[in-house]
Amino acid sequence: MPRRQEPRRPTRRPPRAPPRPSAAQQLLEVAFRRASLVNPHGQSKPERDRRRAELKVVRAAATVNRQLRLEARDLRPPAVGDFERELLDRRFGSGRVERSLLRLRRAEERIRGVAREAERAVARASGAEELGDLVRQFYGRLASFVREVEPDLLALRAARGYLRDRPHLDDSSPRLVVAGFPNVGKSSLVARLSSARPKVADYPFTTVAIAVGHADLGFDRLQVVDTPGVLGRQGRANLAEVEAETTVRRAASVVLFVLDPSASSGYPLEEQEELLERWREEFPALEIVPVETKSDLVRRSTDRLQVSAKTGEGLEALWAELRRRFVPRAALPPVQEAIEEVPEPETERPSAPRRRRTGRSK
Ligand SMILES: Nc1nc2c(ncn2[C@@H]2O[C@H](COP(=O)(O)OP(=O)(O)O)[C@@H](O)[C@H]2O)c(=O)[nH]1
Ligand SMILES: [Mg+2]
Repeated sequence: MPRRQEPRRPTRRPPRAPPRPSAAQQLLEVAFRRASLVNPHGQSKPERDRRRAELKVVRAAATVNRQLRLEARDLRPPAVGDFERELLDRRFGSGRVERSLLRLRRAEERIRGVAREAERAVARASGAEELGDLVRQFYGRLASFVREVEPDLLALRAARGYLRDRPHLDDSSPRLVVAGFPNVGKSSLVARLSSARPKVADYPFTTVAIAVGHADLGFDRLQVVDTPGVLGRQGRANLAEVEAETTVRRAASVVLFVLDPSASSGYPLEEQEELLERWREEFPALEIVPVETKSDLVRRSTDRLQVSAKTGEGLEALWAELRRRFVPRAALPPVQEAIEEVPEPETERPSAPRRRRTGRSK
């Protein structure tokens, strides 16, 4: 049965509501309402009429521009760094958010231009009728500029909502990104390792967005990032998988790659190993620590770390390995200082000191 459209009521938008198609209309209504409240001073009626027209133009333009700037908030640096930018690119299309920000800025400039024009015309106008026409004409142009950027307003609101649902990762402390196939026990392990309490369930894609918890490394605070499962299907990844892979690539100091040899996840170990190998080939600079989990169900003879999030076995050894991976980084002096300390040799150019990379365990 077709639903009849409810009459529009001036409700307050809940913070995470999906964007509504009336974004431009709402914005204009606010601007026109504020403009209608101007209170001109003046000796005579003609003077007050002219002043009223001028104030309406100025206030309507200023209100719209202020709103347009608000729509862009939190979507420019430093709120959005390289990692967030890439998440947005992968989620909404490359450059989509940037282009919308640019169009909003352009609309703002054009609105300032036509407002100045309208003010000049108001100064020259004679009579209430002509003033009324000028204001109406200006409102019309204002409305068409705003309607033109409606798709951008919606795109930016969606982008803001998306970022609001994700934790902000701190660049100044290390990040352990926990990744792997769906259902292998990533969230259970994150809960064991950190303050995070992610949802754990016996079906794939319980985790649809990244989440962060914290752990104390003794010398630093470790951010432990839970990610959605990845199936490693090249070119056919869903949005959650894309988010996980972007986080692995762009945000990880170290990746904890969780493998489930027990088959209880529903994914064969060989497929999981293939993804691990592919990531190692594709991202050679990434430090990846593989860990087999659910060791309460299956114990294999392997050199790899084996843990159980259920019983807690193996967690001590895992922590020892993680500390080994993170301590050397923290103990290193900042790169710039280290460079300055290196005396310049006569022939060879000094190379920047490399951060210590520990060997990969198989
Ligand atoms: N027996 C056992 N089950 C586990 C272990 N870790 C996780 N599970 C179970 O495996 C399922 C998936 O766990 P979850 O942490 O949500 O996996 P994720 O999808 O990789 O985040 C849940 O039913 C968990 O209870 C473990 O160490 N031992
Ligand atoms: Mg999970």
